[in-house]
Amino acid sequence: METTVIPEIIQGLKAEQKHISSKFFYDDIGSRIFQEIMQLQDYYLTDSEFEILSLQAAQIHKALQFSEPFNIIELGAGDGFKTFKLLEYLVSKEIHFNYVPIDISQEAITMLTSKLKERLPELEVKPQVGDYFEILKKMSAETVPNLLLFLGSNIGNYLKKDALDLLQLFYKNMNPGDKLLIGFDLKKNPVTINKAYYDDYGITKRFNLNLLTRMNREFDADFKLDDFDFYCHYDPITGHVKSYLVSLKAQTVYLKTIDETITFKQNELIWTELSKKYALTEIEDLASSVGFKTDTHFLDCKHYFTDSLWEK
Ligand code: AVI
Repeated sequence: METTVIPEIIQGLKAEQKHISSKFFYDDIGSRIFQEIMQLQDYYLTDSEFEILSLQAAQIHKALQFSEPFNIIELGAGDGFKTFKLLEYLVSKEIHFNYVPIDISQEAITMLTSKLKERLPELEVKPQVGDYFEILKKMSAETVPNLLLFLGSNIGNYLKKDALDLLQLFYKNMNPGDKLLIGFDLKKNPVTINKAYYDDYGITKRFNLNLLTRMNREFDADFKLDDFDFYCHYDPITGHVKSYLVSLKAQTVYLKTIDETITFKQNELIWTELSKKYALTEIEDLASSVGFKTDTHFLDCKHYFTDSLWEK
């Protein structure tokens, strides 16, 4: 971890309600575990969005009303699995565009680029590793229209205020007429949502415990993974899935390289993630509070998920 994030982590672990930001899930190992989650049958989010981008690529393209060439800039591209169908459609129609996948994981970007080269050799790919906004700033200085993709319900991992800040930053770095296609997981039967996060195979638990493995490795800490459990629950009123690590006993953990000691009471929680589920009206309110116009909600057939198209 970069030294700049150490105070944030220590502050979180020493807070009254301990917390670690879910952005720390995604080291190379965490990104790999997330790929496993996305293959789980009960993790419906991936299939729902895949269906939208597979079956409605033509409608999405039509709704853009862009002159060519244009850029498709994907923020947090990951393995690009879902986006592939949209890209494939556009390439098959000989539409002239550049695909700019951005991710913080070098490994994810390297894998995605080589896969695209093999499967869609005609596609113009300009991969970028690093900070979204530096790259967005550069892109908005170009004169071609930009479609930003922020898929996979990534926005659901932000608290309301942070989601607004992030969307405002997107807005600021877009030109009038640029568009944002943004994925939201929708409120639905709470049982369906619970199953997606409390998986039977313990993969989501492993995903959370990887935060401790990461601190053991990067801070020479002595977290014992067997002394922690995973808990999560969905509140259908707020739409919040909240995930936690649970200390199974009173214990002390030492983070050697930064010389910090953290004490845990038995059953004390570390809050690790928010995964917010939205109603369509909440999405429209969010768009307009930032200044975007909602163009279209592209829903899957079960109405579990939407990729919503917003315009600046
Ligand atoms: C990346 N993000 C949208 C996932 C989600 O559903 O909140 C991360 C995840 N956490 C547990 N399972 C998947």
